[in-house]
Amino acid sequence: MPDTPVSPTLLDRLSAILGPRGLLTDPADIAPHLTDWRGLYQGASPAVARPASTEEVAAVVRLCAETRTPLVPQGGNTSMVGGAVPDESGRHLVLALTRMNRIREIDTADMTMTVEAGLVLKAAQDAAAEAGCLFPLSLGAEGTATIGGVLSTNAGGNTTVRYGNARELMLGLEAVLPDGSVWNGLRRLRKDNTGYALRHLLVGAEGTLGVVTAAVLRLFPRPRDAAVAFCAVADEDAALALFRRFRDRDDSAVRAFEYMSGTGVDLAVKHIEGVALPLESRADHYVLVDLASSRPDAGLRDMAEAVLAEAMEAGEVADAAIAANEAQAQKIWRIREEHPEAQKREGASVKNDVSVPVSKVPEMIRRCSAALAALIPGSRPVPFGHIGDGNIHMNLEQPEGMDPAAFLARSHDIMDCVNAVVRDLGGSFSAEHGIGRLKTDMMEAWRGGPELAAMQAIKRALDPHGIMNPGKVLP
Ligand code: 2HG
Ligand code: ZN
Repeated sequence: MPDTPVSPTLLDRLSAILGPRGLLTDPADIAPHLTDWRGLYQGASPAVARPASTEEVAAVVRLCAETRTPLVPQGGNTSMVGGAVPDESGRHLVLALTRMNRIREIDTADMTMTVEAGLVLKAAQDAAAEAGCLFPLSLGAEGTATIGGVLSTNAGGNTTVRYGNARELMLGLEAVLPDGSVWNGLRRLRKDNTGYALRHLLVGAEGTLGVVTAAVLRLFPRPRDAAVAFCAVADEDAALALFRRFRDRDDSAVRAFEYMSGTGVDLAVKHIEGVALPLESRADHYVLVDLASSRPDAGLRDMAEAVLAEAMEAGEVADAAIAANEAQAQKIWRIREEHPEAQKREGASVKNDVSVPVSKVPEMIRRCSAALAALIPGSRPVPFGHIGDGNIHMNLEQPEGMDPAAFLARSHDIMDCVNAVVRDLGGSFSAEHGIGRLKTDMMEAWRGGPELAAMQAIKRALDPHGIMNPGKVLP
């Protein structure tokens, strides 16, 4: 691993490439780039490079390759696993992509948009909507997360059940490889079997194999009918039974299907202004159903009512509220989307971003909740998330009154406790947030053997000097 300090000469050369707006060296300007959203890591760096074009990215990477300077690509810095912040050594240069935020092209015939890596996800959604289309990737951090970041982490979010993860929404990529060469793979082809799919190697690589600078994204017809419902369900099995009912009725209409525990909803109501329970009484389990169709006459509200009535009859659903308009739909979504913030405000919490086969979710939630309660008496499991695709955030909130630092000192025990159940059920310890820095030490146990060896060989081949986001993903 390179350990060359970032020298004043290097900063002069960067400044010559990037100009005054393109290089931050004032500690106050750099500070927000050094720590992650969760506050798990406090990194150090003498500078943040802010290139405005692919050519500038390439020039920076070439310089870093020449001087063996480690680089940490960063988009909106919303990583949940410390994937986008430098380490404490002060030897890593942050490469912030946020000035590269242009929409290069929208093609409504091919249903594609070509955008730069620093474009904020929400801005991509808005641009697609203005063109009369939909870019469906949707997640809590969409107002800050960037296209480069969501592709580099293969983000999932709320609509995976219908549209897939970021990988499935990408047709082509442009990237700067670790030697500083520019690879233009901005092809908009649905069929392109031409050897190894380099684009798919870079997606999910978390910046360890190169810097994504632009992408061709898939667009979809915009929804013309929609319905959102908030339901109190009997238990985790009932949540899944309701999912099957909706899917059986109209698979293509289920845009999102999210699970929330009573504890999680209580915390959102307690901490977030404007969040209220849309039902008369509290429950231990809830789901949010979001239906959408490009057919204006899809009759989704009627469909939701019919399916919910059947589910009530079957004892799966105790109560439900269907949004009467867009404002109510947004209020329902806020209950779900404010879960991370509410958990943060309640105190220390440990996140477990895990997935299991969809059919195993109820068992996973129950077994993990019991094991966690036994591990730390008084701690509060807050499982929530994307039950329709099998990805649950099996989070644990500290016991009331416990010292937060003492609770966080148990983080690895907590993660091990959840992971043991997840492994037993054939799941993954890293569903949608990635490995970053937080989970590198789990890679050997979960992916060791030929899989990890192949990953390490790929890393060595593409990045022989180990300058791209060192200390992330691979142990
Ligand atoms: C979400 O689904 C995000 O809201 C964050 O993936 C999950 O805070 C979390 O654990
Ligand atoms: Zn999530």
